[in-house]
Amino acid sequence: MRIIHTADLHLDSRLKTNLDSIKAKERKKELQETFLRMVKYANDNDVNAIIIAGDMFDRPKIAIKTKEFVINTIKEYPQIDFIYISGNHDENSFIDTLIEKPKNLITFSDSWKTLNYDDIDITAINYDLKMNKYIYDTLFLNENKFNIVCLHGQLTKDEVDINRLKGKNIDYLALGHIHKYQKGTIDDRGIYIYPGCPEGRGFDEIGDKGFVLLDINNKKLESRFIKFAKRTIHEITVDISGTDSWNEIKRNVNLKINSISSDDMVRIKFVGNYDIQLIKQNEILLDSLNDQFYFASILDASKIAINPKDYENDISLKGEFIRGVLKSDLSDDEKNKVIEYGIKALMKEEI
Ligand SMILES: [Mn+2]
Repeated sequence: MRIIHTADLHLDSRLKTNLDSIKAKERKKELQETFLRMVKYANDNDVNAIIIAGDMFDRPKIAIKTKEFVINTIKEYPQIDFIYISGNHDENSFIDTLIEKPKNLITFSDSWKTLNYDDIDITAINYDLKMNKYIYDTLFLNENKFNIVCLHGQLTKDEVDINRLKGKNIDYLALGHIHKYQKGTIDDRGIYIYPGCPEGRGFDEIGDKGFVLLDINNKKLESRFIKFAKRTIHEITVDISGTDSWNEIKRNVNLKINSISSDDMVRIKFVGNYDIQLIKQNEILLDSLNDQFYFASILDASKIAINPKDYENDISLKGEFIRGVLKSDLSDDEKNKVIEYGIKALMKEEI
């Protein structure tokens, strides 16, 4: 049996935290396209079932168009079972009220339900805030089967308590909730995997995104992460310590980004303590990055390197200004900003 394990598609996500409204709309569509592409991949690669381990949708209230898109896609591939539990973001109850619920779309409730596929059992339950109170005492699996269990939540005592799942005859725990691929062991018998989200939505979802492909033959499991996202989100850290040359910094940035696809999203994160003489041109750099990539951003976490001793006897206006700021009650971050803008102003640079 061949299974795709996915989760956290967050269809209908607003995506406006990072993107402008045009791109947010585009990305919203791309999340759906990636779902469709994954289903086509399943069809082309003899996948029998797709496990969606929660948060298929970003919120309980889903646009009618999105519902229709998902239901029609599922109907188009009747030979693939869609095994869908709800997560903390979505509710799958709307499916039960459909006039024509696709037979190959299987939903769950707040008590365990098991599906049988020859020597493989898939047992699942919806996400529930109070689930830790009862899910462990009510889970009974046939030890002679290959047991897949599907749950949504983080690996904590309050949500998915891995210690209480030990010795339950689980072979594969199909999890959802964490947006980054993660794999670990439950006990001598079983493993767990979070597939991560199939598409990154913002700069907190960087790196390779995709799904997990499972091949189970004679109760032997092979699992593979399949990179599948249309766009990868990158965060590139550039240390700008010890230079007063913006050209040198630009060269360093270019070296680090030249192998990144123009379809991707890139954030440059500046760190380090930079020379007081350095004149940054973040805005100009950002414009050129936005020409180069689908979307770009700059996160400037760098600080001016200032040694107060250098200004102790500096009688210039700059010296007096810096001494004044350093003596003030401002926080270090605020001092840094004030000095940066002040020095720029004194150098007659644009702020
Ligand atoms: Mn979640």
